[in-house]
Amino acid sequence: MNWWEAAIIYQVYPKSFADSNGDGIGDIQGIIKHLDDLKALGINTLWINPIFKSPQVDNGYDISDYRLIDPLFGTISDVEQLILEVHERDMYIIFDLVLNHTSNQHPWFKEALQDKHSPYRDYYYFEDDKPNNWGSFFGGSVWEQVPDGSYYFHLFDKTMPDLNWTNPQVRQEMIDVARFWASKGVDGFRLDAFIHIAKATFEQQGNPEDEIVIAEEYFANLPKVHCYLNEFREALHKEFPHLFYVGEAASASSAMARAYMHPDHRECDSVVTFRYFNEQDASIDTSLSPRFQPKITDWTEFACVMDEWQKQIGEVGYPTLYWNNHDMARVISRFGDEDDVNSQKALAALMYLKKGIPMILYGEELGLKDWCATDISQIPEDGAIDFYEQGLQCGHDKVELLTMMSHQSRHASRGMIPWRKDDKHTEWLGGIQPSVMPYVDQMKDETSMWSFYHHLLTLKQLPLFTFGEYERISMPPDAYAYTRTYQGERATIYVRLNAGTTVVKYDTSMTILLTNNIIQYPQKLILPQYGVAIIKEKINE
Ligand code: TEU
Ligand code: CA
Repeated sequence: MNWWEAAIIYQVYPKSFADSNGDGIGDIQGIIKHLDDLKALGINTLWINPIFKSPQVDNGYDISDYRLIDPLFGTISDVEQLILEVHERDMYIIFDLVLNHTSNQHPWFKEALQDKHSPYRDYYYFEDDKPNNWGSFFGGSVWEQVPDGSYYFHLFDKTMPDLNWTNPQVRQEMIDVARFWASKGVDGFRLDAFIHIAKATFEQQGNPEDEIVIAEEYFANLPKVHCYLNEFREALHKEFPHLFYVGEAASASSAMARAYMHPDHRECDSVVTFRYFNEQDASIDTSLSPRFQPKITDWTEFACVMDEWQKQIGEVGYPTLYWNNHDMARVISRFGDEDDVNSQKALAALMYLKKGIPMILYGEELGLKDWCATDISQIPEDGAIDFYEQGLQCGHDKVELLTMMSHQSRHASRGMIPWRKDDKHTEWLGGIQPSVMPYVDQMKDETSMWSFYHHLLTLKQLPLFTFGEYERISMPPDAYAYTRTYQGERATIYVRLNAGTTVVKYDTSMTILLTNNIIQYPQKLILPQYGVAIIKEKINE
């Protein structure tokens, strides 16, 4: 068995997790200080978002030196201490490996700009003329002109030039970076935006004069991604056979994801998909762009998509199970009810006992809500200012617009954790972080979100919930239930998300493992909205 088959991952966004030196920015000593709290929660693996030297244009995903730690977060000896202390607690640690691009402050790119004939010129994509109309995920064209008149390619911010993976030197550089950190004890990598490392030929793929489009078909999930990733993986496997690779597969279909995880030429051990969450537009003002307006979830479709991934991926390995990450709004704000903690407890029970690897976002265990901007300058997305000004002209007020836009911003989930009552909040982010009961208090409160997550993750560690066969069972409308079956035991997880009640019958041959927000009678449990019941029974297989 691989260690990561029983992984319960906690995502640490270092800037916002815990500040140990009072500068209002999270750091590595802050993470070390709270390892025991994470262990107590039931976490066994940490995923740390990038902590490497960076101008912080994209909060560390724009790297200027892959082997140096950004002074914001601490020093290399802090990192060595973190790795040691994680392992001393029988936990694992995976780093975020940014394969697709560097910062324009990276020495490779600086050399490439200075000398057209530098060997580093071919570390990136330079073209004499703008060859197509492809759009960047951060707005505008993927092509940025430089003083010598040529253009370089950037899928993300224009300060983040894409690495040219057709160049074997580039592929070797990234293998060496991974080897550097693996030799320091890192147990694996989250492969950032890996689906984009292969691009189609630039010419004949969209006229540069045409309207700019996000051309995913030309720069996402192309066949060469498999070759590059397989080469990368094979180069590390002999020396570091235990490494865990979880790829950010974003838009990839379940069939593509299954191919990335194929046992014969495994590239990823698991993947993170964005396809779990397919939302519909629920704009409050159709005269404004839907981009920064509310969305709604089709829960019937959600249930079917989850089943598809449980089957497609569950057959070849372990899917990841998550509700939120550092790029998405927080679960209680996006899918639950900010005024009812039971809504998030129900969603957590629904998700984390399925087959797969939970990925808990820092602060999720507290029921942290979305951060909220207090000024439009705090919302980083391209097009935000235009939307805000149009919204004011349409009569919407400032607070209403900023609140609505914050929920749709990637900053929504990046607020600071309140460890104690007097903790400062989101110094580096500005805006306000809606308060929740502080960490130390939630750990002592049996009714808190923290305690519910602790009970849920303790169950998750049982073989029944690690290895059990998954099957969703049909229920009356508005109820959701699935079973996990393993070695003569079956657990059934019942959750009710909508108003109304669901009756769950049980008898003395069954064991009630965990409930929340229910009414219990001798032979039946009544689940109101956001009720949870997890029941185990013996079966004859
Ligand atoms: O995000 C990747 C990402 O945004 C793309 O994969 C895109 O959303 C997707 O392909 C659309 O279908 C990662 C990080 O999570 C994010 O924080 C960074 O800003 C980004 O990469 C650049 O490193
Ligand atoms: Ca700090």
